Amino acid sequence: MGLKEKLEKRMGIGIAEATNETVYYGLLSLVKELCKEKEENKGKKKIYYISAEFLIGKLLSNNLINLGIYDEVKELLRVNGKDLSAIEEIEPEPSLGNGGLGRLAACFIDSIATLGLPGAGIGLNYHFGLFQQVFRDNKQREEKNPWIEKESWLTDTGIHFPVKFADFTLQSTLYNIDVPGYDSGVNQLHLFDVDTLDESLVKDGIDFDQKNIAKNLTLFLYPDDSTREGQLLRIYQQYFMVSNGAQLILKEMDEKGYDVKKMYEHVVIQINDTHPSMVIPELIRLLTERGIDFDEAAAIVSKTCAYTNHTILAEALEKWPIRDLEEVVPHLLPIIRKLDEKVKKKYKDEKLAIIDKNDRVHMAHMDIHFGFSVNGVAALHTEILKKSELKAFYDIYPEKFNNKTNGITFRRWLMHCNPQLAALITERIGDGWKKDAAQLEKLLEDKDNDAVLERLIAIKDENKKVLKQYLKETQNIDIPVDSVYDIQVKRLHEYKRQQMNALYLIYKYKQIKAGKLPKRPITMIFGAKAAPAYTLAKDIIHLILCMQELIEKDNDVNPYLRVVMVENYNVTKAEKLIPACDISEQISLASKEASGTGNMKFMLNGAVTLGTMDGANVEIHDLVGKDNIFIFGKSSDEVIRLYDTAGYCSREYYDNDSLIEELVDFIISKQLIQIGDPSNLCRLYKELISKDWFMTLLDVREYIETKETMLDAYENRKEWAKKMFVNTAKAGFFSSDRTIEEYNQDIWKL
Ligand code: 26Q
Repeated sequence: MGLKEKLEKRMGIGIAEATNETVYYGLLSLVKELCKEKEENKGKKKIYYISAEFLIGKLLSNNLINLGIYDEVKELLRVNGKDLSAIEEIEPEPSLGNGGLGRLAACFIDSIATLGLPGAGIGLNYHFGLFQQVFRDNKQREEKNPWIEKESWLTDTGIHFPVKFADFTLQSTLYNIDVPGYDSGVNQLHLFDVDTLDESLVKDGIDFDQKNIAKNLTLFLYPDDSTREGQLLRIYQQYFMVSNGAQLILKEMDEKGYDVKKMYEHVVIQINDTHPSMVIPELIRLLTERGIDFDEAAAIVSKTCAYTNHTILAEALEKWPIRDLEEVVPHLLPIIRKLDEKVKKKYKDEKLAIIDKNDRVHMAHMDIHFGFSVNGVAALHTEILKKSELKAFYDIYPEKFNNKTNGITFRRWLMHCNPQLAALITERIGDGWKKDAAQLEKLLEDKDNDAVLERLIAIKDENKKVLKQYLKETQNIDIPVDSVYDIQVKRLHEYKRQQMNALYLIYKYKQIKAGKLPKRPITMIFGAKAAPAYTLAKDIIHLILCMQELIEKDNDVNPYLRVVMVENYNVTKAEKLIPACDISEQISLASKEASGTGNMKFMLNGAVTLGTMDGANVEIHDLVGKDNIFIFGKSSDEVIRLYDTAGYCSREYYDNDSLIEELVDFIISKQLIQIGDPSNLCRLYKELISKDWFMTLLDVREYIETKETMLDAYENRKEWAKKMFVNTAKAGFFSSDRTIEEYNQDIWKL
């Protein structure tokens, strides 16, 4: 039976007669069936990637591509009067992640499957995921984000495990999502859930009864943890995830007849940040229950677990109060205390302790002592971990530390989101790059080929038109296609410095008001969700939305400058924004962005980076060379020194630079106060001049100057096209296939 017959049989109707919805559900069921028919990736040793987040995005097109039937299906639909992109619209996007860390996990499971490695993801099946963002009165409001329908990518496995908490036991249910590799076998993403969940607990917004664990455990990703109850719920979630994961791993070992004492020969567990760290004591507990003595169990687990660090921000490194763990998982405490005693016996340095003198458990410390590998996610980040943040650990375990620069899957972030560019590349260098991204470098032979450069510009212009249309339809904003598209999309955080970009916006607005017009219109696009309890992040969103309204209403300015704050930025929106971007904003305070992965996606799609020497920007810079990237700002060493010496005082920059003063003052100007909420704007203003923990004012002047230089450079269309081209050609290094090959070679050894 051909695809057409298979699909029509499922739908019970011809493709031409079916609605888009019927076609979508028909394809969903067909693709699931095709995945079942594919071979599972098998081997002697298996990698389990445990993560609180898997930001997988929509799966239909991705799976069609990986199964090798995308073109066939698209054509089949087309001849029957159906448009695959319209059908994609029907699929809800699962929002099982926040940002970089979750999207990385999704790229990794794609690459693990593509490389044919036996592996699985382990996580939770959040019904409402991360909140959905809506804007009202120029402010972010949070709503639930349901994505699980009667028919979905989830398959109920019928597998259940008991998970013991202090006062009760919860029964889990395991759901699987197929992860077909590109031209390869299939792996599974395992998502655990509770049958007793009660979605009706959520009434308005995202509020719910945080106490009723059996009913609320998998409602949301990162429920508000500004309260103790919220923090306890996070512990419940984390333990539920790892206890299920550990039980599943042991079950699979038993089924294959493996000796648990040799677990490390058959299993490697990659701990994605500290959220799954309790897997270490949990596994030790389960092994001792099987009669293995404590020291041996600890040794086995240590040879099985590897830890990835994604941040140097102290506030993001999890430290759980003992009394909270005691309340939720008292049976883990004796184990954690014993591990801590082992450490304290050997090392007197307080910085190395698992339990500190304030009775808090440092999850990362447990990972480092009782795992065999610690990796950072970009070269600079790993160096900073070794030299400062985790220096005490590096001194005692130098052999454990290694770098694995992040990557992205080119299936989603080029083949799917930018098919025209993918086709041009294939036309020039053949399609070997799809399995071996390093081959993109072959493109450089065409660097001076005017005809190719012109086509590159034409593709970018086409993508810009599509985005313009999309923004018109979704947010009713008209942006000029002949403008420069300058885009900053990522989670909202002070260290990422969206506020600095907003100060540029104010700068440009005032310039235009003063009659200094840009050579061509500029469209500044932002997209960002702020954590619900992160007040200042919300104030920054408010500022940007107020600027959007101000400029929208000002006919002197809006022909030259537009602002769009994209509502509910997610994977699907990223796929539309990234191919249309000219200027990629990667402007974090140096030393603070562990890697960034958006920077790689933009580069691959021919955007030019405006960035600081931070995270993977450093590696992008080294690859493309200084002529093909725009770098500004203080170096990570300088920034680290400023923190160490408390040498930064934002007030001095405000007092001594009249431009900075003028821009910051505008936040509380009459114009903005009329549009916005004075309390939010004043709070942000005060923060910038009195604290500015992430040093916006330190770099803002050089940022503005560099952006102006960049806008000038854009006017030389041919030279700019070369920059675009070099960026795409040099992006091969950032394929997650390369990253996963390195993980496998150095850490997993499958
Ligand atoms: C911690 C404690 C309590 C509540 C929440 C958290 C928490 C939640 C999410 C801490 C961290 C995260 C997410 C971090 C993250 O996404 N980090 C990003 O990881 C990317 C992949 O490695 C990097 O590219 C980014 O630089 C890094 O910011």
